[in-house]
Amino acid sequence: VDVLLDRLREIVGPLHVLVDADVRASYEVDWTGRFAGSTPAVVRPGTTSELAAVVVACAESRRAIVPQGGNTGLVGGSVPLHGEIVVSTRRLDRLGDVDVVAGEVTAGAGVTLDRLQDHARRAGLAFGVDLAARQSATVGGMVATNAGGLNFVRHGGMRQQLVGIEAVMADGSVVSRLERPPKDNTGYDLAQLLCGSEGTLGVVTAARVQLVPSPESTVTALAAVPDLTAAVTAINRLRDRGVPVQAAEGFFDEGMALVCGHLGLTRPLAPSPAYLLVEWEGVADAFALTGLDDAVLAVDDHRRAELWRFREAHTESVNTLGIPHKLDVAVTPSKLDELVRQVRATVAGMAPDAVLVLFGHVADGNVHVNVVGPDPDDDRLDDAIVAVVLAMGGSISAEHGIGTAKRAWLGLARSSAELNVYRRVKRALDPDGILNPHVLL
Ligand code: FAD
Ligand code: 2HG
Ligand code: ZN
Repeated sequence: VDVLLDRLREIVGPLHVLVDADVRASYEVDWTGRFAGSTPAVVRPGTTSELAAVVVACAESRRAIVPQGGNTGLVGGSVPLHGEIVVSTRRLDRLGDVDVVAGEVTAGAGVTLDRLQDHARRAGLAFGVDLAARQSATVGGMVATNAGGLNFVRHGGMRQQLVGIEAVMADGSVVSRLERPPKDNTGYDLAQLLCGSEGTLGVVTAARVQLVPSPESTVTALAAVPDLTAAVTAINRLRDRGVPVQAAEGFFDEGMALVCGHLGLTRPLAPSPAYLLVEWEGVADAFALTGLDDAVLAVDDHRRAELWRFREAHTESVNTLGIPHKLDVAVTPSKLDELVRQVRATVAGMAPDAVLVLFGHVADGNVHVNVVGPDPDDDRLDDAIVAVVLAMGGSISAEHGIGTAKRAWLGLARSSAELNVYRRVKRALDPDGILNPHVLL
């Protein structure tokens, strides 16, 4: 490995090959603390051609790599669990000028989501994907995971924003097709192939993304609801009347209590079984359409952010309880309450002392299941919840990806014909298994 490290130092400069244990540490463990490994080195290339040379050097030494952006992924796909070299994209952080006519911009893989959002805002536009990890999550990581997030109901996920991509393939070649006309059916769409591939098919170095109009006025409402069906009904009433709903998030009283306790916040509403945080473009009066009565509304950015804290702080608050089991599942929205009922019953039966925190993107039928209590490596409860979801025709990974955490269940959710195609794609693009070989497949 010393020969390889010398070669990497030649490519990126000695300052950008991190070998000290305490410097490497934060790159070796995931955001939840559940997945930890070790790496001989973290390499931080500053350009696409440096990154390509790093991939070639690792391939020649038969050393696998793990691409890493903000390391906020929640499925154990961004950390070196098998001694891989970590290739950090954070220095690839160039932002191009916004093309206001096309409504597009090119961002380096290492650009954080909040920087991209600010950049779009300064051009009078907005970026269509938002998530609570915005200060750390990177464009490359978000493309690689096809991140969904809080505004999926209005704008879709990363796949829908992606115009073009630049990436380093496993053989060190660089594919680059960033700008393109609105219509272009010239061959396979490599940007879409790499989107959601979790670092297994190529390393994204830049992406060109579409921007969306900035909402003229946004209203955020946090409302008490008896269950998620009531939340879905309220959202549909707004949408049926043409109100552009931008976010529709659901959570329960255990989450509200946990977040208030962790952040020292006062409850904004009297305790209720469930809550709906709904946001739309337009005027506050539209709330009457929902038919809900107990709610707090906010229109200015500061007050809106305060309401969002009750929802967004769920992930960090769960982490304070211990290492969580995390599932990220989805069913058709009319089945959400049935899913919640069955998940609660499963946890009560198998781990009665566990803390269960459910929340998610209700309009998308997407529920985040967090369970703290059972040993982090004991997946029996997770297996049972996955079985519940599959029996309901749902998705076992709605937005976080498969990583290493969900790999065991991929075969339950995809046919052997599909898995064969996945394997053939992987083998064709990365025959020596250099790129994230322990992720996804
Ligand atoms: P990393 O964690 O560094 O990597 C994630 C995966 O992508 C790994 O497999 C890695 O190998 C690969 N990868 C990273 N960069 C590249 C690259 N340049 N080229 C190729 N592969 C690469 N996710 C959602 O979908 N919706 C949410 O609402 C959401 N909210 C979150 C809130 C919190 C508080 C946290 C901690 C996480 C949340 N996430 C959410 C998960 C996470 O933020 C996303 O998966 C995000 O897209 C990861 O970006 P990252 O730069 O941190 O990627
Ligand atoms: C969110 O929606 C994220 O906040 C994180 O996808 C989900 O922590 C989780 O389980
Ligand atoms: Zn989410």
